[in-house]
Amino acid sequence: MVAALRAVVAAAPLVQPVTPGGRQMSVRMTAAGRLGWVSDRQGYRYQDRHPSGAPWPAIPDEVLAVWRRVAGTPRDPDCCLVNYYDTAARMGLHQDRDEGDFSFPVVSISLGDQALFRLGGQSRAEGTQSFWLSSGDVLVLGGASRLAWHGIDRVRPGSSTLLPRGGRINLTLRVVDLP
Ligand SMILES: O=C(O)CCC(=O)C(=O)O
Ligand SMILES: [Mn+2]
Repeated sequence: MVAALRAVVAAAPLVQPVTPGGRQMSVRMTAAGRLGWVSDRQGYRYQDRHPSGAPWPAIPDEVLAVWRRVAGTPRDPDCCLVNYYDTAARMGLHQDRDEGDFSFPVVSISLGDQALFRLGGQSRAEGTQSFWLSSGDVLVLGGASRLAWHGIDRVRPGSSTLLPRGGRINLTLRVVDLP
């Protein structure tokens, strides 16, 4: 899977996005599939091209196979977001809600160093629990948890030998069906 992702990144290089508010995100991102999720001063959105103007590469078969096994729907995902966390990167608490149909799950695959995942409820006010995601872990946010708040508090350096330069890759697969 990592080899297939290297080909994705060669076709659609990682970018370090800025939030609509102008803050640099610490995670670097790219995507595969019909649509990719991007963020810049204009806002968060799905678009059919990498910021360079190139079309997104296809979602690798190895990745689709995981979705097909766990997503519980005959529908394939439109987007495979590829997040790369170096050991200082994190992702603030958020909901995945730029999609049009929340009846499809979000499937996430973790590769490389472990990350401390924080999971809350559907309302931001609910309490959160934290657990470590390890390389090879697959997390499904579906049903009542589809709109759960979640984020990455930190990455544990040196906790995996999968990626020669360390860090963590997270793949997030989603059906987009724009609202
Ligand atoms: O890195 C992770 O495990 C979560 C990523 C995430 O929540 C997202 O990209 O929306
Ligand atoms: Mn998310």
